[in-house]
Amino acid sequence: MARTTAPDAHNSLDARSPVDAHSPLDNLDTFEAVIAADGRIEPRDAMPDDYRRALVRQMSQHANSEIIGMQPEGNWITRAPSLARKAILMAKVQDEAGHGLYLYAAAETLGTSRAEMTEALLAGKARYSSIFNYPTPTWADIGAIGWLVDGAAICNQVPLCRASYGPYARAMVRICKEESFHQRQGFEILLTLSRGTDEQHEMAQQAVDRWYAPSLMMFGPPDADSPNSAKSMAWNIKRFSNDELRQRFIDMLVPQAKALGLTLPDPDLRWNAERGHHDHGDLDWDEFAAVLRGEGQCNAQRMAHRQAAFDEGAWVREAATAHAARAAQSRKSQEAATEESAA
Ligand code: BYC
Repeated sequence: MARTTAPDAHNSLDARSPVDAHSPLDNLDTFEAVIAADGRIEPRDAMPDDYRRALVRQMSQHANSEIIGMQPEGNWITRAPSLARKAILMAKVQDEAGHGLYLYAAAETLGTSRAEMTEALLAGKARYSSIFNYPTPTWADIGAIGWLVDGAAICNQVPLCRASYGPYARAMVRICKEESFHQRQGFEILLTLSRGTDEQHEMAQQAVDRWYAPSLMMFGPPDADSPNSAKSMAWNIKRFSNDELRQRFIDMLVPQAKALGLTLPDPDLRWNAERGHHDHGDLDWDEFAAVLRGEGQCNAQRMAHRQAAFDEGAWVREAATAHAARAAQSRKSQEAATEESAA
């Protein structure tokens, strides 16, 4: 193994990638040393099976969420209130598809194919975020998704840009930039409605009432009920606990809600000077558990739609595979011809 010392700070870690191409970590002791030094692990490195499994679980769920997450907003593309709003929403939904693709591609570097990950989702063996099982009955829900759902995603995902697995961390950098634009467009939709007619203001408030608690649940169960956190944090996949990120998000939302002229639906929400954070009410964790069991308002609809899209896309996958095989064959013939003429 060419590299015996672990990099000492994550800033230096991207410099590891070119080195890594020639000298992957070859044993688990060096893996531990790189993790201890807050270094990055790359695809060809030796890594514990549990670390690989934890990453495939989280990254595939994350990718599934991006793809399923296109549905609640896709529902409004044909009904957006202006051409400009329609164009922006289409671009946003396309961004989510792109995020899914980066994440499936990053997860594939761990040895699980995209087909396997999709199969697991469709068979109900892999999860996607609870948040996408709620309906979008009004245009204001699109604003609330942008402000709250993309806002929660940013809070959760910015620390993932420093996740120990290189391909995941690098995918997250671009995703976070796009999420940041998504959040602003959601905020702007809500601001326009909030400052509009009384009916529009009320529509914005009702959408915030619907999405606030589910967006807080996106961060996962309370720390005491989070079985995966300890290992994920020890391996520097997760940098903060579920409750820490939830608190950070609430603290961020309070001044933004004030600027919007909207109320966050939590009577227990108040500033606690001693803690330097907002206190907040309990969430309905029974509802969260029911959504995870597939009993949310839209679980069945989301999965049926995903299955139908997968089935309808079969001919595209077949055509792409046939095209790739033909391209590979023609490359081979060209190489053979070049070798022959050189001989
Ligand atoms: N929904 O031990 P825990 C987006 C599961 S998409 C469903 O705390 P962990 C967007 C969890 O998987 C952004 N399941 O888990 C797209 C575990 O079950 P398993 C989506 C959840 O992994 C389109 C069990 O509960 N973001 O932004 O340490 C349009 C115990 O949990 C949820 C990501 O995927 C949930 N909310 O922490 C707009 C971020 N929470 O797997 C926007 C990446 C927990 O043991 N993921 N569970 O059967 C993560 O950061 C972490 O996986 C979580 C959970 C914080 C979500």
